[in-house]
Amino acid sequence: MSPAGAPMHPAVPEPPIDPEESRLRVGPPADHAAGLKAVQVSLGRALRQMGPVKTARNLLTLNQVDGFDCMSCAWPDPQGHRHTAEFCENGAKAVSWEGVRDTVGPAFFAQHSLTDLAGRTDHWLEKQGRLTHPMIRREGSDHYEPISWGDAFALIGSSLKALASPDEAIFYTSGRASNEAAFLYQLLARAFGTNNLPDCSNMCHESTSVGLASTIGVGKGSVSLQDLHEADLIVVSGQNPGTNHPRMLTALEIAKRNGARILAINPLPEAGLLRFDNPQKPRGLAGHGTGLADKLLQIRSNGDLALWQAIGHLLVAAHGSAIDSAFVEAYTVGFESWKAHIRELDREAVLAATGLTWAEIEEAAGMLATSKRIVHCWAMGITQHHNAVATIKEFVNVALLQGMIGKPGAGLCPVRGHSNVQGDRTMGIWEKPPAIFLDRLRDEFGFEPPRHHGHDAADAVRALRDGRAKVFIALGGNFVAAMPDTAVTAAAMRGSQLTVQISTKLNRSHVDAGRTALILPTLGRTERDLTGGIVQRVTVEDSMSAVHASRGRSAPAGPLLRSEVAIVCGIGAAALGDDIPWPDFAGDYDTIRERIGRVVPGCDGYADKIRTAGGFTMPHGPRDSRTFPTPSGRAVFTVSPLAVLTVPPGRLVLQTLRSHDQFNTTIYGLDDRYRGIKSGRRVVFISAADLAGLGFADGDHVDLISEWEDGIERRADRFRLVEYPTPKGCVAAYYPETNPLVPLDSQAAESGTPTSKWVVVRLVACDPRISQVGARTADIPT
Ligand SMILES: Nc1nc2c(c(=O)[nH]1)N[C@H]1C(S)=C(S)[C@@H](COP(=O)(O)OP(=O)(O)OC[C@H]3O[C@@H](n4cnc5c(=O)[nH]c(N)nc54)[C@H](O)[C@@H]3O)O[C@H]1N2
Ligand SMILES: Nc1nc2c(c(=O)[nH]1)N[C@H]1C(S)=C(S)[C@@H](COP(=O)(O)OP(=O)(O)OC[C@H]3O[C@@H](n4cnc5c(=O)[nH]c(N)nc54)[C@H](O)[C@@H]3O)O[C@H]1N2
Ligand SMILES: [Mo]
Repeated sequence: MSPAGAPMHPAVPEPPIDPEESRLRVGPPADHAAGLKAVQVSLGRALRQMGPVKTARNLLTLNQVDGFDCMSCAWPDPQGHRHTAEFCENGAKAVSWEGVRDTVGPAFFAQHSLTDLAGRTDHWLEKQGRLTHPMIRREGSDHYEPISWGDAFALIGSSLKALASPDEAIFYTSGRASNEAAFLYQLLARAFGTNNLPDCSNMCHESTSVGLASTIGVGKGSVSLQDLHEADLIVVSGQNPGTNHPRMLTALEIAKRNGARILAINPLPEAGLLRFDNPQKPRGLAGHGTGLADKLLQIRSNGDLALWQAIGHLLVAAHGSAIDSAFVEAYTVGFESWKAHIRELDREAVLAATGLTWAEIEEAAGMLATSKRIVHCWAMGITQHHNAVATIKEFVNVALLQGMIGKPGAGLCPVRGHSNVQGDRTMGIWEKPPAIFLDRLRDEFGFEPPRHHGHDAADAVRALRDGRAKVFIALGGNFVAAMPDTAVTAAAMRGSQLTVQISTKLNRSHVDAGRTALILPTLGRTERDLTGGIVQRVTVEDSMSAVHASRGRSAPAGPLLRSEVAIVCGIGAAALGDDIPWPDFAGDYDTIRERIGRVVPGCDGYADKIRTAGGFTMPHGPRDSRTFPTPSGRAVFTVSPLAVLTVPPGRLVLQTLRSHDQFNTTIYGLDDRYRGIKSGRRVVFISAADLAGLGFADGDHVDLISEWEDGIERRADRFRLVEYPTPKGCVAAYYPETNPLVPLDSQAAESGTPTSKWVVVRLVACDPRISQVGARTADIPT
């Protein structure tokens, strides 16, 4: 119990605050994205981290037809013509981060104990360089020491075999794993006997997958890049493309040039939504760029369900040309009950939830009513909320009402995060696999896969915490830092019998690790893969279901590194023996692709299809032929009650988001150029009205305390308040520093996604201690 009597979380050492934070400076936010500055930043970093030869080799093959797929996001590559520099500033940062010359090997671990590493920041840990040797922390030891690959595999094999039930093992995947590695990894888990295959999707677009699967029958988006180019209205909800999907700005620019309008819906006026200077064009390097959003609705956090119900209401009331009655009639069910529901709109509730005026909502509805080809895009600002699935279903309702699925220039466009997160799911990384997938797996490999559902990411933490799971294996990622309730997640990991991290860089999950812990170093996307003595390539699927090959060219960071495929095969052989031909798979990835072709729906002839330059696009019934694989064979209108979330007086809603200088838990640097932040991440963006209302001023320091129904005191200390144009009552701060505030049990209905964009907090004044930052200065170049 805390001194105040509130129950507390287990004590786990917290990472320290970066000393650089004492130099934090705050300037005005930027009003446009990219331009010359972006080119300078990316090239400067690439040269510093990789040197000139590797920079040229890596950046010139990035996203080229015979090159490697950028690992920074899942945005698709253009078909046909590609620029020589077909990448963005943040893609170049990701490549440089992987290509660094610094390495972390046995000498490093001899020098740095785990106690020492626990006292380092996340930024410091990853910055040390690439992992080069398999390492083990033996039970009771404070150091990692080298281990041979053979001994590491044998240890994993014997630990798995010794479990009382296969469900005591958890197989986590981050969305960077290739299709080949992912396919083998789910095969390993299921042949072992469990569907415990949580992945980063559970924290990301799970709400999308659930919302779309239950309405249009497919959990994936229904557009191609061409559709964006041809749209006459693009709605961008809950997304910050200037930072997280910068190449999307090129698509928005093309669409604008073709006459499209853009409606952005976001609590924050993100620079990338406002104006774009395309660095690939001379005009972009020097000129004023393209204005993007025609209308920005600065909505309150979580107001989107109400907004879309109001838009649906207005479109229905307008009758006439806004509605595609023929589509509704031919392809949908449930229209009448939805219409009856939407007619009875509680206007006061809508205004309270959205914080918008009725005139603004009418204007937005008018943009939809007067458009013929509409694409709806969304990301984490939508999916990481309690009512995320309902909101996505409401996007679908409006899209169905207007017949915007399965025609050129229109559709649903969830913008995925990790570069292969969609492919991993296609390959069977899913704790709730469909029966058809398991049947085909059984027929191909001759074993009966488990049918009961496995743990998603949050359940995996609970199972480890409660001792129902004992072994945790991660194919990439940084589970401890990415998951909510850091203290609970870290303690759960520290309590497990064995953790295995297949990783490229050192991170918190190697520090808050199991009693016995393995680090298995792997090749990254940029690196040459000569597994089995031949040049291997892998395949990935982007956010628009396009599948293609990826091949790295750079020399691996060290001679001992193995590919993810080889590592999964090594574990498979040790744990399961040779009923499955693991050595053949590792010897030639084409043999894996042949199996994928026979097992994975939509992948017939996979091995051949990916040989064609540019690859192929996965079939998608609604997009291709307005065929909806739902029980009724039609797309489904759904009714969601409108419940407006409120917070107690004096409390604020915190959204946790990304800076321009990070990739998820990987912190490249402490700046956020577009939001005017330099040399610091412990900031809370807050409105002038809330500052005044709560008696604070810009520059004050506060501790954040989150409030949740379990009464536990969750806190994150010492943040500088930054006055910012965010709606009253809604504040924002960076992830993962604020993950300790997100309760593990605060999850979206139906999808279980942690509500990283809805955390109720109160602010408590604190002594700045590490920082003496004064008032906002205007002299910081952005
Ligand atoms: N450079 C870089 N690229 C990345 C990543 C990265 O960390 N760095 N991460 C990758 C991954 S895994 C993902 S999932 C994506 C993430 O891409 P984004 O979803 O763009 O990421 P976030 O930073 O979480 O931004 C969420 C946005 O939603 C807005 N928002 C928050 N709450 C609400 C709300 O209630 N309603 C509305 N309408 N908007 C809201 C926020 O203001 C913010 O603009 O990016 C991928 N690409
Ligand atoms: N509060 C809050 N929490 C969030 C979010 C949020 O918006 N707010 N967003 C959530 C989202 S959308 C996501 S997707 C998750 C991300 O969760 P994860 O995917 O688990 O985390 P990452 O930070 O992307 O993982 C980084 C690590 O991956 C490893 N890595 C990098 N490249 C490779 C590779 O090629 N192979 C292998 N094997 N390993 C590699 C490196 O060791 C690196 O340290 O976080 C979620 N957590
Ligand atoms: Mo994500």
